[in-house]
Amino acid sequence: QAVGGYNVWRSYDEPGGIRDQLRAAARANPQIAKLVKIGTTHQGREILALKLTQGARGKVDGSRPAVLYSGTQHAREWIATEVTRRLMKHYIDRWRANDKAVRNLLKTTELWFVPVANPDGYQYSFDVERLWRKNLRDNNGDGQITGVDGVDPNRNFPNHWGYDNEGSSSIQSSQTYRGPAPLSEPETKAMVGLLDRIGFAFQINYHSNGRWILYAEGWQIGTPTSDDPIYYALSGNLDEPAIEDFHPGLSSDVLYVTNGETTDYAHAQTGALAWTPELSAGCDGCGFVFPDDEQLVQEEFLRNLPFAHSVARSAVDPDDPKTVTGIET
Ligand code: 0X9
Ligand code: ZN
Repeated sequence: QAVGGYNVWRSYDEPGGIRDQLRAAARANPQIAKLVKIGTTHQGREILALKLTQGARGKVDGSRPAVLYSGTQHAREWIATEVTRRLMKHYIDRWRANDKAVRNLLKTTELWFVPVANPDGYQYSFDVERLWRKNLRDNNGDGQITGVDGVDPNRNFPNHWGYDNEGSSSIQSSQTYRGPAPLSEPETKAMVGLLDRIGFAFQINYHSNGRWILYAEGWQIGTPTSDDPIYYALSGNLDEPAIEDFHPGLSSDVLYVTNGETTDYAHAQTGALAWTPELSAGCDGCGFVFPDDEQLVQEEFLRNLPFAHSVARSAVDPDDPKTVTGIET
């Protein structure tokens, strides 16, 4: 019996849950998969990354052009974990089925997956509060988690942390509380450690919801970077977005300003081209509660596969974006 009795959704801790699935995927695929613990949360959970590349265990991490797919910095955005996990499974299954294109891709490229960037919050959203967003820092130190607790992991990165006090909050109970200091949180340290160590060509940091393809940087409006043309080439435009029915654009301009966010750090500090896709809600008015419906979840994954795959194919030569979004066979 799954926690919460869900059909699709699996928590982090339960038997057969996301942590077990990551371990099992690595164990069953020693030729291409390596599991890396990148950090430990406030409550002691492992933050896990899985690397896929040919000869994964013998090869130094980061020795090939690399792409990072991450999900669920925000606890309640379960569809982000499912899309990341299914993407990981897709490449493993295709490799096992001897798919030539995927075999070749994994000979030249490292694909990294962090399906749950905020395991404490994710687990809490199954066990206690479905709409929990932040991590589980005990802000007031009373030994309990209540509404005043938690830091927004996507506001705690050192890049422009707290800048102008616009787009994050210094108030502990706020949903966008930026934490007591830049990099104060284990989840942020884990991600920064990985980003710095590998030096990714690209990061796709899945969130929900709203059908956006947001790209860096997001700390101030009207400030496209010199990478804007390649972002544009890979993200598509309103008529032909790289993800069907999504709206591409500079994150600060088309959505809102934030500071201390992951993709700004990845771009400004490590040179990665970094996106925040805001996945679909799953139905009108579903918001953060994507329906527990296998068909809808699989559709959302398939909608996102072409963009994820074109980014993977472009990693060997990021200046030559594979703007054709169809899947190579
Ligand atoms: O606010 C966020 O962290 C993301 N949206 S969410 O609803 N999933 O919380 C969007 C961040 C994208 N970056 C900017 N708009 N600058
Ligand atoms: Zn989010």
